[in-house]
Amino acid sequence: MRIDIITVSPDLIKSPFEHSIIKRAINKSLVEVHFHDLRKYALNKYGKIDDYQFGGGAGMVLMIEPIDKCISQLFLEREYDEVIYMTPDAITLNQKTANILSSAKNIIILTGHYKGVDQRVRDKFITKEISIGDYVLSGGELAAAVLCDAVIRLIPDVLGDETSALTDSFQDDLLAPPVYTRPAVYKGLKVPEVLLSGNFPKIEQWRHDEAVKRTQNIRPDLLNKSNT
Ligand code: 6GU
Repeated sequence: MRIDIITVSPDLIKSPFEHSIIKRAINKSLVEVHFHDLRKYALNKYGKIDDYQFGGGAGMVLMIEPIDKCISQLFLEREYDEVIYMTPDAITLNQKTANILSSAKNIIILTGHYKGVDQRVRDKFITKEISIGDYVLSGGELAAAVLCDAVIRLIPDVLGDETSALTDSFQDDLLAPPVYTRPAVYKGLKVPEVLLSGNFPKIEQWRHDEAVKRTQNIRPDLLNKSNT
């Protein structure tokens, strides 16, 4: 998979790709991530990429021309499955969307800034708009990093233990059950007996029941979607 990220602040977004699972996926060539600094496509030598909005109002809007230049160049080089715009006024990211995107070959992610982008960018280029939740961030960079992390870990072979993504929270619309590690007793705090029993069908049943309980308590809205 190849991901092209178009952004005003490449430095803000690079760090999550330099650690842990995502870094390993890049090193194993399971994913390629390219950052494009929108200022390199600016209209003038001062790096102008935004302007006041027509009709008045606070906040600067990213102009269409630098974005058009950048995306058109990428379109000349290869075909893209999706051109995604990160924005709070969009559908919220969930595990299903991450799963679908993880099988894409090439995607572009455009991150907004300031007041957003000229609507004509969205009309002409964008095939999918994604928010990461009902709150506002200063820019789309962190949201793009969140999206990439959620997607990249689902690419086959990225996670060492194949079952580990399958047992994540949300993979089956249930929150993950509690987990424990050594010691079995710490200052009188005990690990549930069943986990030490070696009875794996019983352990699986316990985990499922705990997942349902946890979901009922914290996210009952998820339950009518899952087959419990
Ligand atoms: Cl994608 N962008 C911004 N600026 N804020 C957000 C968001 C995106 N998702 C949630 N809040």
